[in-house]
Amino acid sequence: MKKVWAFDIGASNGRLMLASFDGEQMHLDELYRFSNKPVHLTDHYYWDVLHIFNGMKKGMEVSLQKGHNKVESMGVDTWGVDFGLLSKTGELLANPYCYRDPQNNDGMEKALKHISKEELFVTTGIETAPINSLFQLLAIQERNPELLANADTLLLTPNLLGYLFSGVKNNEYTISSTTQLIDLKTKNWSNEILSMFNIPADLFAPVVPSSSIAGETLPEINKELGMSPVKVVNVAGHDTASALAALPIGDGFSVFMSCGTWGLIGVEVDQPVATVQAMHAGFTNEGTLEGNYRLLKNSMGMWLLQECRTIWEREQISTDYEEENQLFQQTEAFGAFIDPDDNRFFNPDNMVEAIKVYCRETNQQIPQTRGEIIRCILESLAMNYRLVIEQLEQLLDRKLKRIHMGGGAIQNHHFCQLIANVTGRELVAGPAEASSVGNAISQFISLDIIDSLREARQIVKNSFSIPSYYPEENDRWDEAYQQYKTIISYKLEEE
Ligand code: LRH
Repeated sequence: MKKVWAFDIGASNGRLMLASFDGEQMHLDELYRFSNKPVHLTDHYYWDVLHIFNGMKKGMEVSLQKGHNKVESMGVDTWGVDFGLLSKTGELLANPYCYRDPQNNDGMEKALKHISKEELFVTTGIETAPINSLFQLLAIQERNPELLANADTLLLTPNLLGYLFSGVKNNEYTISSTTQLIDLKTKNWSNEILSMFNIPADLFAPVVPSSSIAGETLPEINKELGMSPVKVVNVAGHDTASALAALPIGDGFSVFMSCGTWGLIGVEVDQPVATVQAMHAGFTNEGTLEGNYRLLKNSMGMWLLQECRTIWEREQISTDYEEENQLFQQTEAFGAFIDPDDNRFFNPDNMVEAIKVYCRETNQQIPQTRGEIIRCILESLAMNYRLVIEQLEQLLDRKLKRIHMGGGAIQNHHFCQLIANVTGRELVAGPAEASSVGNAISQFISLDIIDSLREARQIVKNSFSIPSYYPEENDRWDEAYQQYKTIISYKLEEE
């Protein structure tokens, strides 16, 4: 039995999973979970890296206490685009900014004075969005130039966390691809873009392939935790890339979805699709574990509901999941729809209010109860996913018959059924914790325990429960979808 530690750190919590492989089947055990939320301080949003580091070490301690001490390796996957800056002596210079920091909008504005969205898209394959590392760097250049002047090395979040354990500085390919600083052709840092914005090229630790070995745990860590050295693997560091690796996709007619805080929808392609149509429809080309491309759209996911829960908690209203499911079932369908990707939902002070205002402005019935808000969010998300799948079909000129979905949202069975109904497609849900499974696959490949991604996906099929949801009541949902498109017609016209 071979065991690895898969750290999947998300924008609401971090988890340590123990993945075991006996040569035929893989098992996943959650060993430890800790909260991880952006910290709001004055005008900024930051990540508390030391809190994450401590959470990871605590997880390792729990593993060792439980007797899981013969572990081959560890790997870290996280959300995209964010990074930490190190000094010459290798110390973290500041808490990394979170992609929801409003200063990034200014960074994007500054960039677009020098380069067009088209040129950026053709060079990098990446959608122009304020969260991108490129725009974050430009915002720092403007507001906090001392930070950049003192910075010796930039590490993206999964590699920053890996570095704290191994002392090795590198940036894995899939996470680097989210920055909008990687040249689509060379798959390396784009000198053209870096020099255009006076960003020193030697700031960036080298890009290394997924499933390569960075090094091993530092003697100080081994001593502190009382463990033998463990290899540190550059797993597919972007959580979406890891999730995709775990989905048992068997043909070119499937679309993948990773739904947690975000809802990422796309297909795996050998060649990037960096056309003007793809750009106008808001698609992006990020990297896969095998070094190919994920043509996908970054859409909203459970963030909308997570933020409503924050408000309800503040008002001392229950946020019990079971109760939410009941409310969802008891509430009538098609009350009101929102465009989940509308900018106003990116980081509002009060998500419940923001939803109500949207409905008022679009002349719809305003959702009042918790059940109505939950229905409005989940139905709108599903409607938006259908729209994205149809756009993908147009871009690829291919019918996409099936959805493979991973991410926390698959635990919500009503939501899975809703997506199957709205999209009129089979939805294959799982494995649960897809990012952790993909993270472990990347480690087993690097250790030569599993030969290829194809083999790994077969192992996933044989190891985990992966139920299918089939569409029901098609006509009713089709009609509602037309209604949804009328409400968001102002946006469709823009695209
Ligand atoms: C989802 C995700 C997504 C984006 C965002 C910043 O967790 O990785 O793909 O990159 O976070």
